[in-house]
Amino acid sequence: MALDELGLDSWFDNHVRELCGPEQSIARVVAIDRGRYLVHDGNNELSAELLGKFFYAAESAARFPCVGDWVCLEHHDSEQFASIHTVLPRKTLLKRKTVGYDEEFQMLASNIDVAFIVMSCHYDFHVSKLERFLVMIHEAHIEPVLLFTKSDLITPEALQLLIDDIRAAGIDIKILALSNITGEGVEQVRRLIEPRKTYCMLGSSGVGKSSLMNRLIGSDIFETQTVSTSGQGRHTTVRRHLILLDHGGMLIDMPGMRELAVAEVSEGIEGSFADILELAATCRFSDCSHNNEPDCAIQAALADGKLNADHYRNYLKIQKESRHHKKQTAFVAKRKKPKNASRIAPSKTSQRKQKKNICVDEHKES
Ligand SMILES: Nc1nc2c(ncn2[C@@H]2O[C@H](COP(=O)(O)OP(=O)(O)OP(=O)(O)O)[C@@H](O)[C@H]2O)c(=O)[nH]1
Ligand SMILES: [Mg+2]
Ligand SMILES: [Zn+2]
Repeated sequence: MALDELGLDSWFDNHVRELCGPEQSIARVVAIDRGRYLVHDGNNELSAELLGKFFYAAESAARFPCVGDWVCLEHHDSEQFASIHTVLPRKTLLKRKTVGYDEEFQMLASNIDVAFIVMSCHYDFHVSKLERFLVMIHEAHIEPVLLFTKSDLITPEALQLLIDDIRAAGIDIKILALSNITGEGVEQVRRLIEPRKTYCMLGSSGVGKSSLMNRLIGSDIFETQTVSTSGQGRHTTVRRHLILLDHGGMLIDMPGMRELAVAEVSEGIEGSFADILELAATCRFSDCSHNNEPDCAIQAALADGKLNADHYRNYLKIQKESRHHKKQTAFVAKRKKPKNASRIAPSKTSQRKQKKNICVDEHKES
């Protein structure tokens, strides 16, 4: 199989020429397991480790490889083992704020073309939750598609009401409903998936991401929750895994996420709340706080129902979080190690700690 079937295109080719040596080969990271990287080189999956240099001067989590990355490999005597020498620049990077680590974010997956937001239409659906996913996806310049699972558990009328709510919030993304139990709608999802493109499954635990992966592959490769509960998840999937579909196209299964705290997002907000930003631009005062200034377009739109109150409330909340994250990041950056610290070799324990936090912190997506 040629590497272009895994998504390598001329954009990456240029970087390969620049960054990879003649003795090195190119591969894509398909999974990360306890600090070991499973990569696909177009023919085989092989195990690779990081060269020590990654642990020096690793100022940011983003320097480490994540699932979906293209890397240059150095081969050892055995064909089965290799070291990751370089991570190629990313076209897109899906990330979120790390719980408990204010200064850092967690990389979810890279070089994604389309993100499937998977939500159950039967349980716990909120437009505000969808909006959080959208902010994150827009920030990464990825195309979002909403997949409503468990359509077998509600009536078409009830499903339509949910879709009406979404449209009322000004969200015009593609929406598909499906059932992993009856198979209804799965074919439509399959038809969306184009060869050479990479898709990922984002959503809470228990919504049916792995079940859908299995449906699309046509076999039960991924572990799913054995008993269907009310829809609340128990985190069956613990790490991300990229797989190739028979007809081309790649899919990444991901662990469920309970809460989605946003990191600093600006373009994500612009993408998801464009209607609010447009309105705000027409307030009388350019620094209008939209509280009680005269001729406030936001207050006027809220009063006459043109602007959905929940949609606006969620915008304020996400904006506040983003600002908070920005402040905190600046604060932590100031406190950080002395200038030449990056040249000091980290101790074994701090290496382990870094590895733990950045590469394999797959279990707790909450
Ligand atoms: N009724 C119904 N049940 C479903 C559907 N899809 C999945 N389920 C059930 O929901 C439960 C959770 O499905 P999973 O595929 O494991 O969910 P997941 O999103 O991968 O969960 P995590 O790996 O924990 O993030 C399982 O018991 C499935 O059988 C569906 O379309 N309809
Ligand atoms: Mg799963
Ligand atoms: Zn205003």
